[in-house]
Amino acid sequence: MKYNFKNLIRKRCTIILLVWGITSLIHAQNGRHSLPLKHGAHRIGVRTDEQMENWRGYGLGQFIHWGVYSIPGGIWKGQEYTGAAEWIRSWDKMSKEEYDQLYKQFDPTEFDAQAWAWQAREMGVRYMIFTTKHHDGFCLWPSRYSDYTVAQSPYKRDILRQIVDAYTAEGIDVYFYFSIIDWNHPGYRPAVPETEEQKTKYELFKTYTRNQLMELLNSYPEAKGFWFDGSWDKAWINEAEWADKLGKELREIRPGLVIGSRFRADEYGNRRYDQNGDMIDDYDQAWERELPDRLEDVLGNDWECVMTIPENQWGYQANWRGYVKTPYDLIEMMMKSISLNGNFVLNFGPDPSGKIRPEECEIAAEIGKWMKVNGEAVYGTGYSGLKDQGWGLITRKENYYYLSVFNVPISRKLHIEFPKEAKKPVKATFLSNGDPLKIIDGGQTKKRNSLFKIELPENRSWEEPFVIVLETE
Ligand code: FHN
Repeated sequence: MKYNFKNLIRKRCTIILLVWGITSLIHAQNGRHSLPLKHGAHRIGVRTDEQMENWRGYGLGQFIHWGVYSIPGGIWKGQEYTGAAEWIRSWDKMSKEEYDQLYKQFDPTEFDAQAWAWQAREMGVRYMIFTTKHHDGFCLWPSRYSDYTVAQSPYKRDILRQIVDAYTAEGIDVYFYFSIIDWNHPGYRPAVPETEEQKTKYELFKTYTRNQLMELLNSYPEAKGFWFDGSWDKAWINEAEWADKLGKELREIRPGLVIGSRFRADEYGNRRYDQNGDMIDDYDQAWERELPDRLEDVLGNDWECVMTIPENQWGYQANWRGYVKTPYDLIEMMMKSISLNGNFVLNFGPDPSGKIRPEECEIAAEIGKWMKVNGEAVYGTGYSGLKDQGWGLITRKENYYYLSVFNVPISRKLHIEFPKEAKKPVKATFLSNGDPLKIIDGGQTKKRNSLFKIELPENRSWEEPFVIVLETE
């Protein structure tokens, strides 16, 4: 047979051109390359519904890590575990069997959900995330699918119900932390199951996970969303299709449910961001004990930062080591988060009796004191569009700019640069008492942006961060 090479080449070229044409068309329409994915992100861009709008406006949240790990508090038989206290079960100096018996001592007689909720409200938090079940598998609600719950402990009562009731009564939205990792379930495994027996057991684990999630949504209809964790195992990543279906079921039960980006992977095994680079689910959970630097780092997504007060300790650790953040450190981190359109969530690790430790109570009180005066700079505000300055951080709502000052310059003058197209400031006042401040016109930059200086009064000591409100035309 004789090949007509010219024809063959012509045909090939036509096909290549066609494929290129179609791809370019898709690209031109979306402004991005897009691979068809079955289990990637199901939405491009942020959610615009009411629940998500609420989420966006929270500003400050509270995280609570509580469970049987609070009993050892990072110390076992006189030896100190240097990892995060809630991980002590994974320490080779503590036997798993002993850890798994600790629930028999879980009796937090001092636990008072109303006191926690009241403290959180006074601190200014608008939402809270509670560990319903951490990696150890111990459930703080009486799950009918497990014998490893608070119902089997000497305490017996449903802790989650008390949390949901107390916080909801204080006007604080409740979200459920839920760990996919469950060290207590016999079917749980990190590696992809290979043998038939492993597969059967893993199926039981999946069903168990699904049942518990359904149970949580049905038993606590007040919950606004899930904060998933421990979803990094290969076995779970491999379940993209199943997890995606489960996510859809959860959303059907509770329209408006908010789910963070750590729940599931796509079919290529990508977590948080799918193969096309789109964020999976509703907000980015990447910012754990870390803050973005610039707005570009958050890629236009909703996001929150979860932060510990000491170094990496979430559950109760009896001896805090290393640097412990001050209330002003934390307020600065919160303002940084909000100035980049994120929320800031501060973690608390109550002790085994159910008390929040004095150091955390003090911090909560200090932040609360600041929030009472300056909360307007936090709630419902976001990125200002103005250039960062060394003296602090700027948030904005409509035509109000909030200048949170953490570092007063020696000159007592706060420099601000407004883009040429932005409306110019006409009034500056202290948020605390409404006292006016002088705005000095500082001319223009080479790019014709407008420079202003706010002059701070003389003979004053600045003992804590404060906020100045700049009103524009
Ligand atoms: O392993 C957990 C850890 O114990 C803690 O719960 C934090 C909270 O963000 N999440 C996991 C690590 O990413």
